[in-house]
Amino acid sequence: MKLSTITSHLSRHSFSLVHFGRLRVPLSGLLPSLVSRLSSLVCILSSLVFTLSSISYAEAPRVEPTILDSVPHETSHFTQGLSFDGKEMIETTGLYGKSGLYRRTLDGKVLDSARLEERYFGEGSVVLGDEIYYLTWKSHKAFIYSRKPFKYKGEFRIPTEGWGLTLWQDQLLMSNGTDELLQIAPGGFAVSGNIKVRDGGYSIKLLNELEVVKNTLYANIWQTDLIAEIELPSGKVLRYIDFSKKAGEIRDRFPGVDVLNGIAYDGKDFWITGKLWPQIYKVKF
Ligand SMILES: [Ca+2]
Repeated sequence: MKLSTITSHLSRHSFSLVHFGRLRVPLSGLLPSLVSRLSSLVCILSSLVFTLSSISYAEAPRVEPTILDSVPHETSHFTQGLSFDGKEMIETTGLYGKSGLYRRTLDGKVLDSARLEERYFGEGSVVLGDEIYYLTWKSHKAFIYSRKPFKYKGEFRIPTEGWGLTLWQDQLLMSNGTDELLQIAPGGFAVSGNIKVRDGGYSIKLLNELEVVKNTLYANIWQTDLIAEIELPSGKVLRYIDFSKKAGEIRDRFPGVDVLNGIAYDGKDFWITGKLWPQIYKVKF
C-alpha cells in the first residue's frame, strides 16, 4: 500500500479526530492499546510525509501571505470546494453522510443548500454557466446541479478519484491526488489531456483544492500548509504560498480542525480556509 493511500485512508475518513503530529486519526471505538500502537505508526508516517514534503518543495521560493480580514466559517463544514459566484460563495463539503453543496454570503448566511446521499463523499466543485459540477471522492461520479436554485440535473462518470475542480479557459481542470491535473471537456466529462505539475525535477503530488486566476493555477497540497502557484499550461510551480504560521495558530487554538483546504478568488483578493476551520481568511500574496 502506498504511503499516500495509507495517510489518505486515515485522514479522509476521520469523524472524531485526535492529533498525532501533522496527521489526525479517528479516536472513537478504539482500545487504548490500539490507539498507542496506531499513534506510533502515524508518527512514523507523519515524519515520512514531512520528509518527503521537504524534499519535494526544495526549488521554488516560498512567500508568506498577508492576512487582511476574516469571516466566520461553519465548523461542521469539511471543506472540499470553495469559489465565488458573484459576491456569494459556493462551498462543497465532504465526509460520508455529511457532504453538501452550499451557497453562502461572506458573513455566513446560507442561501441555498443540497445534500448528497450518505454513500457519497463529496469533493471539489466548479460553477460553469448555469450549472455546478460537484465531484465525489471514490465513486467515479460527478453530480450536476442547476446554479440557481440548486436542483439535481444529472451526473457524469469520472475516470479517477475526484479531489479538486476548477475552470481554465474552456476546459475543466481536475485534481485527483496525483501530480497530474486532468483536462476535461465540459459536457461529456471526456479527458482531453493532462498537465503534470513539476518543481524543477520534482513531481508535486497530492494537489487538492484549486483556483484559477487567468493563466495561473493555485492548488493547496494535501497534508501541508502550502499552496502551489502553478503556471498554465506548463505545470511549472512558480512559488509556494506558505500558510503554516496562521495554520499552526489555528491548530493550537482549535484542536478539532483538519487540514487547509479551500481557495477562492473574488476578483481582487484570495479567501483561504480549511476543513472544519472556524474562519475564512482574506489574504494577499
Ligand atoms: Ca477553489
